[in-house]
Amino acid sequence: TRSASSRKAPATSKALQQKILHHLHTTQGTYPEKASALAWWEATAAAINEFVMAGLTDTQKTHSRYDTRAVNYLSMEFLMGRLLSNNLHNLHLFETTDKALAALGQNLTDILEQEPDMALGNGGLGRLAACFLDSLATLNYPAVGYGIHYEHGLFEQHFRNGRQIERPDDWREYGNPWEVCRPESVQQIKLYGYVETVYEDGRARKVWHPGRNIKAVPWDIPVVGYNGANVNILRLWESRATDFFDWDVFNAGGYVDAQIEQAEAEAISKVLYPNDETEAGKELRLIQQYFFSAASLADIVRRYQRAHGDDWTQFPKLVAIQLNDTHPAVAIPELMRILIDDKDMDWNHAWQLCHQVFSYTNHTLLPEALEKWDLHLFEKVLPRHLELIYEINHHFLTEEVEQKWPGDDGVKSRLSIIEEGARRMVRMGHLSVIGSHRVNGVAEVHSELVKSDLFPDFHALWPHKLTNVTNGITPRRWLKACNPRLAELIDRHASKDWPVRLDKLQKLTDLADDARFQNAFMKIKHENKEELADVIKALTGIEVDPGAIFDIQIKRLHEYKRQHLNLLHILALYRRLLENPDHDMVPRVFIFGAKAAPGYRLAKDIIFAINKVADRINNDERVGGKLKVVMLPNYRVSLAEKMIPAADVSEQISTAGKEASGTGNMKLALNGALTIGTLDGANIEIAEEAGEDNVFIFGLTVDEVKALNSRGYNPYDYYLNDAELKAVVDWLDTDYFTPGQPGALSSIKHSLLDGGDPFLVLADFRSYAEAQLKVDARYRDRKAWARSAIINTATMGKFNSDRSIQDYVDRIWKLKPYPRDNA
Ligand code: 26R
Repeated sequence: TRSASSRKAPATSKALQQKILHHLHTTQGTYPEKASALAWWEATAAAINEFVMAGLTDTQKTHSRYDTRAVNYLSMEFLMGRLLSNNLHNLHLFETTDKALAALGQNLTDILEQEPDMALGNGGLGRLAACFLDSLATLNYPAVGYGIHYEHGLFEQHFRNGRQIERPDDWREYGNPWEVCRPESVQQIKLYGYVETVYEDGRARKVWHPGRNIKAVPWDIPVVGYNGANVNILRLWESRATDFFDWDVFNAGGYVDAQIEQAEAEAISKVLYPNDETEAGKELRLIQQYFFSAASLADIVRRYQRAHGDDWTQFPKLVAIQLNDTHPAVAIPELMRILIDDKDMDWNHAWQLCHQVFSYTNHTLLPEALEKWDLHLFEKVLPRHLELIYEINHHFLTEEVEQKWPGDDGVKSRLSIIEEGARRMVRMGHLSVIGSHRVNGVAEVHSELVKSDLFPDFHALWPHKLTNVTNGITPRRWLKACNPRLAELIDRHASKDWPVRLDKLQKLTDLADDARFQNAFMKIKHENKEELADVIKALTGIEVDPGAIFDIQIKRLHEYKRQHLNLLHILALYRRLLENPDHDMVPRVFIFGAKAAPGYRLAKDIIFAINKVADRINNDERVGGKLKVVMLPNYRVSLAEKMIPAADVSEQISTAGKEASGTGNMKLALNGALTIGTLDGANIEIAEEAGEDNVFIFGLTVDEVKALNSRGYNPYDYYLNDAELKAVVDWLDTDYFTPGQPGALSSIKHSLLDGGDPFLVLADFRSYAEAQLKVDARYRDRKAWARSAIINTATMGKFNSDRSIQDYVDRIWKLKPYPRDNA
């Protein structure tokens, strides 16, 4: 294998200049004196795309020459962010392009800002999928990402009078230079209709007569591996009306009818559901799930048959399909339908193939995020699939469950794919577990809870099926590209191949006590904070001091993530400062980034509360600049890339047992932030790696949460026994932060008291406030802080997504790497 340092830029800056100019002229139809920044970005992307496309075709040729086993990663979300900077880094063309553009009188940093984020996801699950694609390409594993080509990604967030306003995201308004349409691979997707039983040669056959036919058009986005490794594809399906029957309706004079049909078809890939952790429960969402799962499976089967025709023996040897949560679970009955109805295979053979190819990742334990579909809705949209699910269920219950627990109806009803009750429901998690050969959680503690709490009966039935693969993040985007100063320092002091061998950061632990290295490390942190201070000023008008502690909480807004715990502590600090203007604390800037699901009232109220508290504190002379609060609008991947390198403190404060893993926690620690967090998700593993001395752990553990809940939790026990806590909670009920509007923030107080405080905010408050005092004390000792920060960076090697992917490969996918020929 080739070492990172031996890789050279594949072009000189002179050659690149020529290419950029060429594209400015011939693809943009403009010239340097006139070209807009957007045109320069398009021309630069087009120039770089020449290298990307060369890598793509070589990779495709290699895969077909060796008939490679590949993983097909099915995900409703891919949060890719911007691609130009990443592609430049992965191709080792960043410096060259910087020089080429400088020679043309342009600034690369400004040009990179022109690119809209590909925000085709909500949060953790979607960004994880994007990191995994980067690692799969880097490690030369054959892989295809399959998803939806949403016209509108996650909404743009604005604040009006402190309240979240949503605006549609239009990432493709002016086209997208990276994507390639593949009309030769269009698929027809069927929906609705009814199933007929036909008797042939004494055999009953099922024939689905669909009521609708929709076209799935694939768009390919190249995924460039680091070091000029493979270029894989992310294939995103766009829905269109099928030409043929529209045309007849149109010609028959049904102009409006034809257009309605078109609008209905196009609606499928129109918008990403902006819901995180809450059930969308919409017919359209079920159709989205089936649409992209069916199109992807048809594509997988077509690729397979191109090489193997009707010989199915190789199918499980060449095909692995990963379900990113249950959203694509309908792919399981869809594969059964293809094999049985279209390919005439018998049940047992089809089930054997099916079961060998699928595996499923669980990303959440929250009951409201576990997908269930109303049986009648399912039957209306996918009548044949419901029959197949019944049959899968019947085989499972009468063969496997009956054998293990003869005559036990209780266990049968718990394990049945169909939930009985007033409304019968199809449980997608059950379907996914039954149809997969491996099921994994995303951090050690989460995977244990999947076994013990979510799927205990399945675990008893199949003790080897449930497993763990701890999440990871790509160090290319989340250190090399976003934090160039720190990357360069590491190049000089550890080894240059850290972007692919992240455990080599360990070498930095030797320097953790070295005063010169500490100074260099902290100087970079300070420079990054100055840059973020400029961003804050530009976006909000708020001035912050880069000498203060930058304390950052970035993630979707949700009660279980407890941004309101952070807020209550901010109020406590504010109160201490008002009571005693000389109150001794290191100046701190609390910085938030968070979108709330548009229908999630309390989450939006928390955003409003943060903004109102920020207004009041930031304009209060009495705090003497010791406290600032900033909520940056429109948190997204490209904003995260600016915030993470500037963080001193990383807030990871979910109720223990609720955050499956977290991945922002890894990004922040890798960039030298100290975590203040609960023993939840991957925080536990971060603390193990960095050592308990270098993180600030507080709060109830998973077991203590369970014990408290079963004793019966009463938030008043904490509220009435902690004067400071009571004072800050009551403060929310006044009009102090919303002059003239008393009660504007009281929904938060209400949820914490009468609402029963389901996420134990009050129970953890005091322990959190004490941990924050330790943060303050550590920061006063500059050397001790620098040491902890360096150790955090040095010990995050485990959280490289390359390691996660290697775990999947070894334990689930069993792939072999195929470096492309001609590389
Ligand atoms: C059902 C539907 C409305 C829905 C529910 C939940 C849609 C999307 C989600 C998002 C969830 C599954 C998610 O993003 N989970 C996050 O996955 C990350 C990657 O594994 C974890 O790090 C993070 O802890 C978890 O919340």
